[in-house]
Amino acid sequence: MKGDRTIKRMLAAFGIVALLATACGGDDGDSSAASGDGAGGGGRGGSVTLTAEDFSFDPDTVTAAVGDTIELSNEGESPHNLQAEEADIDEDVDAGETVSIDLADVEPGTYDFICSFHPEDMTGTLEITE
Ligand SMILES: [Cu+2]
Repeated sequence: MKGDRTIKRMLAAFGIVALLATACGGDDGDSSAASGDGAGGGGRGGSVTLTAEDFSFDPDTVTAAVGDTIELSNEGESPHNLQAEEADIDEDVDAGETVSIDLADVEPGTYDFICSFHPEDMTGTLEITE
């Protein structure tokens, strides 16, 4: 009887190992879920105002959500720019102009940005929330 019980225990253990192996098999990191949410989602699309001056950003920390736009106004007399390489943003704005920067394709996260014309003086942080 004792030997019989050992065999049952071994069979049970083998079954668990087999289950684990099966569970791991199909877990291949399919990451297509994040792409392709197009227009018509609703509830998004706010705008945030950012001013470029000679020679600083106001405010220098900008918080916005994915799908929002940044309205970047240049109130200085020099051309400025907002460049956040990690977020794939690079937008020029001439003196007296305003440009809209679309955040629909930016991943949530925190990004440093600069004015590429005045990178020593004009820096800021962009916080993108979901
Ligand atoms: Cu500048």
